[in-house]
Amino acid sequence: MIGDLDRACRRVLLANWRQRSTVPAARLYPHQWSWDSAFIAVGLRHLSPVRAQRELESLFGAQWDDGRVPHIVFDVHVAADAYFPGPSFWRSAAVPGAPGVPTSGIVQPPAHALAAWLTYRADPAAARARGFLDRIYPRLVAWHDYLTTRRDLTGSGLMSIVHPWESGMDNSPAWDEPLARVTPVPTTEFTRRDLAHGTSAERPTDADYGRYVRLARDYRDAGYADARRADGFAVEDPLCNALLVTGEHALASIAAELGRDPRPHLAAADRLTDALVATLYDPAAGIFFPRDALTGSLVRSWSVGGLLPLAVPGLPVAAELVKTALSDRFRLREACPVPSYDLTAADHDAARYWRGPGWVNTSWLLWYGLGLHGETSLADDLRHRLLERVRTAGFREYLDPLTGAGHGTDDFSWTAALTLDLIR
Ligand code: 9WN
Repeated sequence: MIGDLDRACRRVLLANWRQRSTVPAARLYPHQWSWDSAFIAVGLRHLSPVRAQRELESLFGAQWDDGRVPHIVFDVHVAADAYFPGPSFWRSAAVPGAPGVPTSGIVQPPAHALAAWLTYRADPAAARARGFLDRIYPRLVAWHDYLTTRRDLTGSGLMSIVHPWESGMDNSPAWDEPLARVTPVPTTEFTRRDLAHGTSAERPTDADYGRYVRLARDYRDAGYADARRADGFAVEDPLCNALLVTGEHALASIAAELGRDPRPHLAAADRLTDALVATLYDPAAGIFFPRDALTGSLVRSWSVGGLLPLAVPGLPVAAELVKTALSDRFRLREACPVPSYDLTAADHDAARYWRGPGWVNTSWLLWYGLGLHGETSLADDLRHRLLERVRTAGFREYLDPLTGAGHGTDDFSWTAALTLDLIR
């Protein structure tokens, strides 16, 4: 049975491969996405370590001169109106320092250094022969530098996201409050393409999209300059910052492998961990909350992102996070994949995108963190239940965490990639 699942994962990854990288899903997302590529590489390394390296190299080939890695790298062979917002919206070609290939101008969570390190470890000899680490390391360093300098909008040492799409968890209830001050553009000003491939009850609303478009347009019109804007959105997100720390640990391992000094990365990881715990952890709640960078207040919304600092090596509050994951809000022992949002909240919606359903990538990160902190039995149990869920539902984008019913698109690449990794 595991053999069948393994073959099915490979089939999805092969079908979604496009010469240099993998699309998240053939119809709904027909370009390359940033954090998708990181998760895809983690699975692809079991199928073809070289292809996994190329997945990351193609993404970093579209890195901007300022170090940012765009959240979408557009495939110029795909119809211009296949996805909204496309290249004509982002207009990256007009920005000095943007690459030759069209991209968006916002970012996504920095899962890439971890992915690069895991990819390297899958076949060090092949990676060495291609000079993979030599080429990717300076690019990863520039990426982290961008996030820790230009995106430190409050001086706390943490990075801010400036658009909900940057969180990767687009319509999470955690963004409702900071988004409320953004005036949406009228729906007559844009045409959604996602609804041609997805059910509207499972996707963000038009009101959400009106705000997404407003924020992206304002950022673009400001030349993608990073600054706090009173009418904008700026949030210190626990997931992004946790991935930065995990990434610094991975960069330390990569540096050591290249014969360089790992200590600056370990020092950066320590600094970031301290800032993460001091700024975003709520000891009474036992979870990390996002912080609105414009008001300085925590957004007390219980999202899976608040548990994911568990993926940080040596996190001092790991035991408290495990306790919260086991509580009624997330029901780690039964709910699977791990719900994206508090099961006990009145506005939990088990079918709508990031407002309740479970996703395989966040569950994989929690599984990774449980293993890191010695919770091997909880990690094994989660792993088995995830494999069972995917075997039953197929490679859906997200699932009802209590019934296991599949939602969103099918043949979703990171579901297949991370399942392949969990089988190993
Ligand atoms: C906007 C590609 C991406 C994921 C995100 C997920 C969704 C895009 C969208 O799809 O976002 O970037 O159009 O809804 O929320 O996590 O990277 O799979």
